[in-house]
Amino acid sequence: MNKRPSILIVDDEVSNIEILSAVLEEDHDIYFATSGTEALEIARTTLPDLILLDVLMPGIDGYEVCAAIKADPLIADVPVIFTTALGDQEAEVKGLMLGAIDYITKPILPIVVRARVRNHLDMKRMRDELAEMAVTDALTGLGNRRRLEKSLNQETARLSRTGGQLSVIILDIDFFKKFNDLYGHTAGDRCLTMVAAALNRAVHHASDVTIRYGGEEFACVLPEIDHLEAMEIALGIRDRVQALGIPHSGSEASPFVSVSLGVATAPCLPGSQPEAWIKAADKQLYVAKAAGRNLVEG
Ligand code: GH3
Ligand code: MG
Ligand code: MG
Ligand code: MG
Repeated sequence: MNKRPSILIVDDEVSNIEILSAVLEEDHDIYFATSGTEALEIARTTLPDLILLDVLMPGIDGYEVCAAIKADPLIADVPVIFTTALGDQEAEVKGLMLGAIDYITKPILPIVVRARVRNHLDMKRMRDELAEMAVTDALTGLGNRRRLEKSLNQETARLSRTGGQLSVIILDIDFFKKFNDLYGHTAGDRCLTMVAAALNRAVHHASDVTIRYGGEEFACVLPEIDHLEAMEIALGIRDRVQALGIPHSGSEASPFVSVSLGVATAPCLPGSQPEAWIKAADKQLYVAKAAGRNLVEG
């Protein structure tokens, strides 16, 4: 959270990089590149918070680099500031029209560079925070429905290139209305948070996404997980929730809070509809509820 912002400085003249580094290195991690090609490579691997980009360079120039950055979803959000000796307005407009957020002319004035960089990094940080908030559930810290949609769209598109398997688990707390009635809404919220934590502990891959899908419904998106593995993970979630040992005297399924789970697995194919996994998992969840709850079906 408190990590130093990182800046990629791109200039074909090493002396220019040295000048800018000297101005910025005290408060920022600095990466540098001396050509457009190198700049794109480093930007994609380091994902810097800001790019200071020279215009005139042999090979692909700064304008082309900026256009390539803005066309690549991975790095399109990284703010670009042009730093150039080209002082005319046409050059400035061209840079801004390509998606750069600012334009600094050389020779640079250190205090001006520092001030502009600071403001743009502040805005970038706020934008990142808002973007993260927009896909996060406030109570549990899990992803929300928007993140579920995003992740399903991304994974089905990515896996359809290889026909890879995608599994989705949907789970719902059993007799939760009664839990609220018996123990109060605050205890209900605490229960939701504990179930969310248990869910996070039950999944293991960096690419797994855990979601609060609705009030007391959760989902997991498991890329490249086959049906057998997904069933095991679902059983693990069920066991972990039981092991929380949250008393629930109103449950007809268990003395403790329990969940019912539905599992859906299918290979991703061109044209696969992300909603198909949700529908199929939901159907199995319904079967688990009807069969007595505290159960996994898939
Ligand atoms: P079932 O076993 O069939 O799932 O029964 P249920 O009572 O869990 O299902 P139902 O859908 O009837 O009730 C869900 C309850 O979840 C209703 C609502 O009071 C509670 N709920 C939903 N969102 C929240 C929340 O954010 N906090 C709390 N405390 N309760 C919530
Ligand atoms: Mg140059
Ligand atoms: Mg429900
Ligand atoms: Mg329920």
